[in-house]
Parts: sequence; structure tokens; C-alpha cells
Amino acid sequence: MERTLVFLKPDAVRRRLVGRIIARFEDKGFNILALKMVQLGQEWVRAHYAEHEGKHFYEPLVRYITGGPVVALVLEGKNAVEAVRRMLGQTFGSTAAPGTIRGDFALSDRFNAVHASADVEAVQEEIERFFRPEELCECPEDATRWIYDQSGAAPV
Ligand code: FUP
Repeated sequence: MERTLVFLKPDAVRRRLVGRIIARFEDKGFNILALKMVQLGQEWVRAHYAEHEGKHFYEPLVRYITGGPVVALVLEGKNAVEAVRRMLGQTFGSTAAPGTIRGDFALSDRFNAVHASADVEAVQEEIERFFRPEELCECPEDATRWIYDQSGAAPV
């Protein structure tokens, strides 16, 4: 099963949205393999958002993400990377579709509540930036008995 890395940003934590946002991922059927709350440092955030270095929003973005603790999770499920990104919605709260997490919980074009890995290539490195291997818990197959049809060779 595919994995993805999600973190709830400082606005989500300070606005007390952690439980409601995590509930959406559980409701959808994802397994939570790892979870932690952490205050990210400058260096960490600059490395994570290195692709945006030099852009007009880079420094405000670093201030935003270092402005308070985040809650990081590893989620596991079918097509996890794409499915979670679709649940998040577009980057800007002001244009994200209603029904998506950003569409329902954000209005700002910066404070958008949640991050998720953009593609499968990014996942492993992002997981390793937050979690040691022993911090990931396996989930038994019968936990998803009624999430997928597992009667065939692969879950459907
Ligand atoms: P996303 O892939 O949707 O998480 O968004 P990006 O990687 O494009 O941007 C990372 C973060 O930078 C966003 F979550 C919010 C912030 N950002 C801005 O503040 N202004 C912009 O114009 C674009 C992004």
C-alpha cells in the first residue's frame, strides 16, 4: 500500500483543527502509521521548501511554518499520494474547492492548514525528515477489511 507524509501547519494547530482534519483522513479509510507534534526549526523548513527559495513568498513561508508546532503523520492507503492531495484541494484557501480541507478550513493564500507530499518520489525523504524507521507502526491487514475488497490477489 502507498504511503504519504502529511503535516498540519501551525495555523491548524493554533486554530484547534487538528482533530477535525485528522478525522477526515481516518474517515476516508487511511491507516495512520506514525504521528507526532514538533516545533520545526529554520534549517529544516528551508530544506523542505528549498524549491521555493528566492520566490517572493519564501521568507514569509518560513516565518509561517516556524511560527508554531506542526503535527506530522504518515498515512497509508490505496493511491495515498494523489488521494490525499485531492482531499487538500488547491494551494490557496481563497480558491480551494468547498469540500476539500483547504476549501473548508482556509481562506488565506498562505495559511492553508496542511501539507502533503506532492508526488510518490518525494514521500520517502519527507517521511525520513520527520520519523525514524522504528517510529512507523505496521497496520494489520484486517484493519482494512471493510475499507477494501481483499478477496482477490490485490485489494480493490
Ligand atoms: P502545495 O504543493 O499546494 O502545498 O503548495 P506549494 O508547494 O506550491 O507552496 C508551498 C507553500 O507556500 C503553500 F502551502 C503556501 C505557500 N505559498 C505562498 O505563501 N504564496 C504563494 O504564492 C504560493 C505558496
